[in-house]
Amino acid sequence: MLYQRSSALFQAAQKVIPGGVNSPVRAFKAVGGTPIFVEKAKGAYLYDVDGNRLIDYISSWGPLILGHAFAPVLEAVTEKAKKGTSFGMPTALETDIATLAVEMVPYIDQIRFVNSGTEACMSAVRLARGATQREKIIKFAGCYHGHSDAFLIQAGSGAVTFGAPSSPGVTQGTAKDTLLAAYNNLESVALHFEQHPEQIAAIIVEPVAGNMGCIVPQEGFLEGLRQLCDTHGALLIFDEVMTGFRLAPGGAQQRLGIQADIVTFGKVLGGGLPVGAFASTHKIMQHLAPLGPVYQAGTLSGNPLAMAAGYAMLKHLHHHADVFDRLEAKTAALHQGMVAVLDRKGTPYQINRLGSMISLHFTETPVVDFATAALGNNDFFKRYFHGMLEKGVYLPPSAFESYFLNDALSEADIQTTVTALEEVIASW
Ligand code: HOZ
Repeated sequence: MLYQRSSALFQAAQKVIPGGVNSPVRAFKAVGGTPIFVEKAKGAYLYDVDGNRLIDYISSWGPLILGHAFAPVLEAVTEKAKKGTSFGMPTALETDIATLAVEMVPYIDQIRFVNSGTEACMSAVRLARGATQREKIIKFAGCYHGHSDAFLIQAGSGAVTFGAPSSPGVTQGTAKDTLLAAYNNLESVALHFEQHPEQIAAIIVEPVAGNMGCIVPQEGFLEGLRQLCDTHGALLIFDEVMTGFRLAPGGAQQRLGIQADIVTFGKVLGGGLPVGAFASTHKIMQHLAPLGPVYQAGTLSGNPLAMAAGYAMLKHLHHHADVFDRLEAKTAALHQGMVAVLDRKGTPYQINRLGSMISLHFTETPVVDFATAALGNNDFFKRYFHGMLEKGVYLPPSAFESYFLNDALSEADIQTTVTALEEVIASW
């Protein structure tokens, strides 16, 4: 494939945008080469500026569960835009989407909309601190909760891809209140509660991790976190930016049967437009301004265009539960196809999957946390990524990311992907 126009655009972008991208995970630094510049997308496919068609396995990092340019979402946004794009005042639509979200997601009474997953997680932690009157939080190495200071301590996703899991610019004062634990390791969490009695406000966790590849919680892990929080008076925050409305209509809480105290959501609530949200019970949300003293705000929060897109998408998911079964089946088919190819080749690998989140690590050690994810062979990953791209399959450009399948993918697309893997691996 040719990427001449992408290359030229990347050159131009680098002059005026740091690294040529507005989010580091787009920069291809982990895999080398030139980032692909997108012209347009429809259904399961991306069309780049050089005229290449790519089968898309990132779905805008998760939210496009129904595929790109889903017609009801486009119509809703177009109609809404004719009536104005931003007011900084309440609209009825915010209550409509909040009502539907509260109906779909278990254990929540109220939801506050923000503009991104970063904002959602940052606000959820502030709320937890305000509600418990405690300062420390526990996060897991390799989990990524956006780029606010408290979370850039051993973070996953782009932070680890670019070698700065603990970013300069985060003060020691902030870092000292973020305690690190290992994913799937309850002892590492229990130890913090022992060492910091009555100081821990919350545990924040991706219930299915998606920022060190996909890592599935082992049996008893999330239950154990719930129990530790109850025993020690801390709140459990599920970061459902990736899992929300994807693993089930009610997200990971519903799929895995665990109740969190606060849940956060991201772009999925905007049908791909910039939205985030955090949600909880009346009891906890009453601490939030204007009801209570915990402050959180935003002119663009609940933006009409984003709410229209999100509402159209949520309504569809709410009324078409078959989407979730289809996504599961498609991802299982991909999983089986990959296993068959990789087993034949004998390359050491691990595939982790839950629902429509899946990833491949080139290591013989089971990948259960950040330390084991980091054992993956990145040279193999680079060859795999570029080989697949050459065959028209767009995967996340780092092993520290999950794939997100969408409902527009056809059986033929999955078969094309498996065949591409077969050809790529055969050439090694
Ligand atoms: N959490 C997403 C990737 N793991 C965010 C994408 C981005 O940082 O641009």
